[in-house]
Amino acid sequence: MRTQEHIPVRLQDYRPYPFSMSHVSLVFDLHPTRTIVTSRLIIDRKPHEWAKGEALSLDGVGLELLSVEINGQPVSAQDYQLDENGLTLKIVPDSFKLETKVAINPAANTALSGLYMSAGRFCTQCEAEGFRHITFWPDRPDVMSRFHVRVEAAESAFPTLLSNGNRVAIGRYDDGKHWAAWDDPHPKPSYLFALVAGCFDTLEDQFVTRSGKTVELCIYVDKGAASRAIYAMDALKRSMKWDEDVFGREYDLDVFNIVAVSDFNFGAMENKGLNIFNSALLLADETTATDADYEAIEAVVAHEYFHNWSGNRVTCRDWFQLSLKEGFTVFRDQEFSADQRSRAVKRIKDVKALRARQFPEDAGPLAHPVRPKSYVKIDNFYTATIYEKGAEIIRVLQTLVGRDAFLEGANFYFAENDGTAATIEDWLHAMRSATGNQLHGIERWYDQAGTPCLEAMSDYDAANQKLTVHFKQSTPDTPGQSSKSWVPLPISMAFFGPDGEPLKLHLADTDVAADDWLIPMASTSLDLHFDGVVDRPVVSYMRGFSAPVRLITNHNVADLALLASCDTDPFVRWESTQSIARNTLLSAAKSLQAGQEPQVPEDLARVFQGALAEATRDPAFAALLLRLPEVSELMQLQPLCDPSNLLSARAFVRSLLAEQLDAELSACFAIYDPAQAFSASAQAAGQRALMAACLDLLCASGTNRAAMRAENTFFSARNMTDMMSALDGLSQFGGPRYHTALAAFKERFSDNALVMDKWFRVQAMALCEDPLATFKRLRADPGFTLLNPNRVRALGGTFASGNPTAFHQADGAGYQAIADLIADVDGTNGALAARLGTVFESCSRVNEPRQSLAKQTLQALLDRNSLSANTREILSKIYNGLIS
Ligand code: B3K
Ligand code: ZN
Repeated sequence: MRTQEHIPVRLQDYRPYPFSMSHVSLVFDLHPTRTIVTSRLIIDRKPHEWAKGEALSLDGVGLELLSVEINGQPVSAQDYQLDENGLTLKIVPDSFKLETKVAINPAANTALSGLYMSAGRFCTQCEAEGFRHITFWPDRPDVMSRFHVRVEAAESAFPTLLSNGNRVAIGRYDDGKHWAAWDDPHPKPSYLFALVAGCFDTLEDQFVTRSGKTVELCIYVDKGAASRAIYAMDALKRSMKWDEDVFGREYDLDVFNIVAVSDFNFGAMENKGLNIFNSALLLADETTATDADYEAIEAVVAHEYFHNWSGNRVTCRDWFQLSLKEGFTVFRDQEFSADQRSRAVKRIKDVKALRARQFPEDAGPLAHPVRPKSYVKIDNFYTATIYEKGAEIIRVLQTLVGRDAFLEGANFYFAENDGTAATIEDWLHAMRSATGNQLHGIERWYDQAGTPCLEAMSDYDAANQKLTVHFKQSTPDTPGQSSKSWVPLPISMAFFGPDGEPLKLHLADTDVAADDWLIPMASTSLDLHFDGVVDRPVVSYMRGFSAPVRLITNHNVADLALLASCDTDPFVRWESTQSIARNTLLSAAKSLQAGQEPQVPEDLARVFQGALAEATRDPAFAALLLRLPEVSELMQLQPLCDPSNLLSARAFVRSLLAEQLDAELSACFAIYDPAQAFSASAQAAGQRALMAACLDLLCASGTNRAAMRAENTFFSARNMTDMMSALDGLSQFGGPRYHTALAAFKERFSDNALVMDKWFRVQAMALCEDPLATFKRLRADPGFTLLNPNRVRALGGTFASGNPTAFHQADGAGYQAIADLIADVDGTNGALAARLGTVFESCSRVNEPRQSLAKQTLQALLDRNSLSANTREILSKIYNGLIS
């Protein structure tokens, strides 16, 4: 295997840049295959001893250098050094003007980083290191400049010319070209630069800030798609208002523009004043988008908008601090969504996502701290750990200091660091200063990888009416890190009596008595003693999921059932239901493995019955209760598992539940009226989610009646959510009904790429027929393309993570199919291929011969000399984590 590795960048090597670049003027003469970029920089050496005599090093990759001038004088080739990473001028004055002219080819840029073409339009993506593909520049977040940008292009093909900030001038040339000049008054790093040119329809609106300034809002979309941006526009205005109301943050430019593009490596980008979005996260109407799409659009529009403060006004000193902006901004968007919708449902969904994506990352070969110590390709570190675990740390902090103090601390952070490139220390310093809470040990959350495990054991002494609760925390070893220390854990808890009523308990040897407790655990172990406890209480731990830990308790099934039905905390109710389901599924899997028919106790059916009985009170919550843990979640609980065994157990338990609860499920399903007028509200979405959960379980019965229900739902559906729920249901059966529905779907939506992504996804996840053969058929479908990231993810990503039994097929053919796809994608887009490569992470949890086969498959991929540095970094880490 090739062993040559790229040299990692290390946090400990950080050094400030020796020059400041106060102003930059950029001129883009746009042409799809030969764009000329002229950059004029005002440069000053920093007035520090360490900056003396330093060379000027500028990043630049794939640029054709046309000229370099200093103070108007051409610099000859012997006075600079040009290599594949950039341009170095060894001797430069202390203050000077530098002009460079380069040529680039946007049409050939399939990596979608820098300036590229999407559907005939120019667009950019510069985070993290895309700007170096545009011009020579110190492409690092701590170099901030004021940008003036002039964009020139043929007017007929590119009538709209956009960049960051405010538009300050426009004009026309005689040769059919026109131009626009944009000025961004806020100094920013290059990763926030953006440029768009093309032909669009627009949706326009306004927002008046709390200080009375009118901001012009505009969303640029494909011709004919403006009505599908209405929801996003509404979400934008709600976000602007929310950030004023909750965090006291006001918008700071005259315009806020958003552009939707169809070829984009991730969800969206927060460029100053000119957000660029993957159209999948912007365009929605009831006939083309599901409720999950609406929810994601609301969250991502808010997230990118919130970055205007947490990321743009205060940016990151270096990429090791990425969670400073991402973790904080995810926290902010989670809070926004919680306020717009149901807080309890939002929290459960966030925890589900954390467990599905971040926990496995933290427990596998790709585990890394929220602030990593080194990286090869920073693009590989836009991970669930940086984002979602980062957000959980912010939440831990908020819980420790209290909501009001936290908001004060955030305000102080913005005020102290406005206009600067900050660090996680700056954030913690602001929090400590503003709240007076020393937050002892909080840094460990940033520096230690791995999910902490919290053991909580309660011990009731009936004779002495005493309850002791023992807590013990530990964080497992992760690649390259061992011997970890405790982290500060806010433990939120309450107690319930045998009748399900909340209990007020008295902490022994104190005068404290309460029914709700928040214990800040700042040690490896902790014992709490309560006295005067008349009946054995059931302890409700980690209410609201008060810290991102794996919790182990000594609850028995009766305790869990009591919490599932009586806890006043919706998270713990859901969690207790899930625990019963997990135990049931794992024990069924064990029986099946031993060749026995599983004996399934009735607890789960009873809990589901309870959920169905009160489902109409909160349909969205009930829908969550009725979903069993996925195979991928069960895989995390069983070391070296056979995914097909887990799938069989899940299928067995589902069909049993479908049989036992047929009457209740059918009644609940029948309440839903598919003909009711559509509303995108959380409440209406909850009703649809409940119908979908019932249909899903009914389909597990495998009966003809259930198949007909799914079929009728499909053909009578008036919105995309119902249509997809029905298609999911039909996919459990396969056969003519399913294929007729798929054909009708394709016929109706073949001209809408975003909807066709759903067509690919539902088939890539389907368990019916031969999933691997389906995957191969879809790869050969004329609608499949390697050049569109959404399509690659819809097929490849969905198959490998959403169809675990097919991906982990015992003969290794699933691994091979995904490896072939990764190799092909890597040829055009290394960052996308690397992201796809992370699906192999789950191979560290499967049994033989799977793990060896996965290792062989990865070895063959790593043997390819042409593999990108992105993909090599991910795959070699996974390879090294697999059993030999
Ligand atoms: N900041 C961008 C992500 C950029 C990813 C670069 N590899 C979107 C976001 O998190 O808001
Ligand atoms: Zn972000």
